Amino acid sequence: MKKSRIVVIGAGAVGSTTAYTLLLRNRMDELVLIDANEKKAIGDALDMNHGMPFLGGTKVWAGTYEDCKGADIIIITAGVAQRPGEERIQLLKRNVAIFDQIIDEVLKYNDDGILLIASNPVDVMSYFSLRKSRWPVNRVIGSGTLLDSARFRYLIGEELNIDPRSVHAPIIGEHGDSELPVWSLSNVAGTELGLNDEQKERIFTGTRDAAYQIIEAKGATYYAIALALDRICTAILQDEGAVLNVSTLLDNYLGVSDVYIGVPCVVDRGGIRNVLELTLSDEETALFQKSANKLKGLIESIRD
Ligand code: 6V0
Repeated sequence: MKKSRIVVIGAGAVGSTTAYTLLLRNRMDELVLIDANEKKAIGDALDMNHGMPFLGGTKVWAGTYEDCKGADIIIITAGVAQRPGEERIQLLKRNVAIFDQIIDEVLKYNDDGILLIASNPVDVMSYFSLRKSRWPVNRVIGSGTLLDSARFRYLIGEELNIDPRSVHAPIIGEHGDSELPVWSLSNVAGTELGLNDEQKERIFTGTRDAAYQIIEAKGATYYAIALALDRICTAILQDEGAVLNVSTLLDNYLGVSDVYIGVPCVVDRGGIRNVLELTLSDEETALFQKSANKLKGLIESIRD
């Protein structure tokens, strides 16, 4: 039987935590770490291998792009941090240059895997990855608003004293400041949330600004995104058909086309099987279109 393999490119805070999460949950037979800083990837692989007497089963190593051969999923979390005084657009261009090089390398060894993108701005990096790889759209997935939706469900659960797994509440749009809560379709087991405007405002602000809060406290966010990436990998490897708010290319969805953005997608062994069209309120539709326009502007800024 073919062994399942996941490659994580970029073994920084997000990449190494994702690798460790996948390992703990025994998601694959082989796990490969690749980083421009080879020593970091080697150190992480060693550290994880020393845990094998407590886990067993998975082969982990610091590899090269050749190891992308036969990989089921290639997760990209590589990126550079913002330099002091640097504009976001400059940062975006530097990350695009990194992806340009990474995807060239991946394509030398793999043409049938799934690219799972986490680096920010994730919607733009996913769009770039699709165009650069020329892979079918179902096999290029951005983590989108899956993390944001998890934060939202957690905060609603806290407010209502309900397990967040029983809260159905999507965040869609850009993974970033223009994202929006779909209050009109949010519920607990089909029942109304019963939240007032003040509670809703507090919950959404807490969701949207969560990353700033965590970065201010400890410099980076990585545990919850690692679990979100693990969730997507599981939906793929176990052919689940799970509905996850990930980033995909839209074609006339609520009047939006040719942009990667977070929406509910059915995820299975082939990647994204299809997109579910939400029935939004007029106000939500307008906010969604505004978010898409913002992303289009960013995409324009990286075109040659
Ligand atoms: P980090 O800890 O700086 O790690 C980045 C890693 O990328 C480093 O180890 C670098 O050495 C490596 N790297 C840089 N260039 C290359 C290259 N050319 N080839 C291979 N490796 C390279 O950053 P962190 O892990 O905290 O964040 C990584 C990315 O994830 C950033 O873009 C974050 O903004 C993004 N996040 C995305 C989230 C999401 O919801 N999608 C959530 C959190 C962070």
